[in-house]
Amino acid sequence: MPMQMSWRWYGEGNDQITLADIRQIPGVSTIVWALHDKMPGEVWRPEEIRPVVDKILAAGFNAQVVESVNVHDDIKIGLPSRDRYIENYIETIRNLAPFGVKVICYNFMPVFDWTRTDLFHRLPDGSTALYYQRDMIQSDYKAMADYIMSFTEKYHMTFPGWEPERMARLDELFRLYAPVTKEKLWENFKYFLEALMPVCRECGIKMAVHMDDPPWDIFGLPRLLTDAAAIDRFLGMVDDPMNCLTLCSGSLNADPRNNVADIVRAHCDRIAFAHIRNVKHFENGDFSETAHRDCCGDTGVLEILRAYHDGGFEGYIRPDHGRHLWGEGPGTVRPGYGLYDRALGVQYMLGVWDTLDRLDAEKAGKRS
Ligand code: CS2
Ligand code: MN
Repeated sequence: MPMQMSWRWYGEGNDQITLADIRQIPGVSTIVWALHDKMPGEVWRPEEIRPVVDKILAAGFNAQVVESVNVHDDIKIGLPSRDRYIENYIETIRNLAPFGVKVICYNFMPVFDWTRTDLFHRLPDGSTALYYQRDMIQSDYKAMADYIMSFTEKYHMTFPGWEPERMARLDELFRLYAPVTKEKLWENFKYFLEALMPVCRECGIKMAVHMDDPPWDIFGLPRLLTDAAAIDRFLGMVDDPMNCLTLCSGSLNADPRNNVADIVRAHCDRIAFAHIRNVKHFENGDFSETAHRDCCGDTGVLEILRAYHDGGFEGYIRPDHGRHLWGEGPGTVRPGYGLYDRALGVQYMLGVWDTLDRLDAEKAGKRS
């Protein structure tokens, strides 16, 4: 199977972009989807899955990647109730399999999913992008959550991983996570994956964990998937071909010490899903998201694409966050998930990929 270009779509009525719009971007074969009104821990029922998948197929795409089936906090904390939620997760995997789903992207971050301090930071070219101001993320988790949630209220849009029901229980969640050290979190992670693997093998579905974003502890909460050593540990801990990565270049490279291309070269066969996001670093530790083009940021997008190509990558790839362009702004766009910059990102990646294909074909031609 060749690499498959994909696009994250939030679903009808929940995304300003339509499947018909996506159809006009050359080269996209896979829609990355989810049931966005499901709470972590709930079973996804076939009758809820079917209409979404039917729409995706009718528009000419496959629906092979789900992002995300979120993991209930009790599993991460390791509460006795975790077994019930793991059972539910397994039932969801079984329910997704008959619809052709091959990869489930998820994350194992305590309390918060991706974290930013500005969702519409102005860039020199006049566009806006997500931004992380390091000194703003210290002890006041409520202020940060209030900022993100203000978008939910103002624009009637919820963000995956930022469910208002969970955010309303923040103090309680922080209390529950207090005894969960990094080692404990690793243990709970292993317990979860070991329970899932037999079902994944049976269903032909890969679990592909997303990198922690940003890749360091925040508000005293431990984060695991932060660098090459952690990725080695993760893959060795449950050494199963169904236990895979969603290698998010921008999440990892928010820490400039992370060389994403090296990680691709080491683990290409265990990367089920590639997120390409570019970031630019500032001396004080802040970072800004940027366009996908290599020279627009510090992530090394070209080298990363070359590493995937050299590794014979056969998984799914997608542009991750893009900038907001040409009238996209608060209220008209999901932060990071506009139409234009991601479409430019797709074309940039395919341009590089096609060129690498051509160079390989020429090399092979000379040899024969
Ligand atoms: C995504 C993540 O928008 C994003 O930043 O890359 O939110 C991702 O979907 C989750 O962490 C996966 O569970
Ligand atoms: Mn990502």
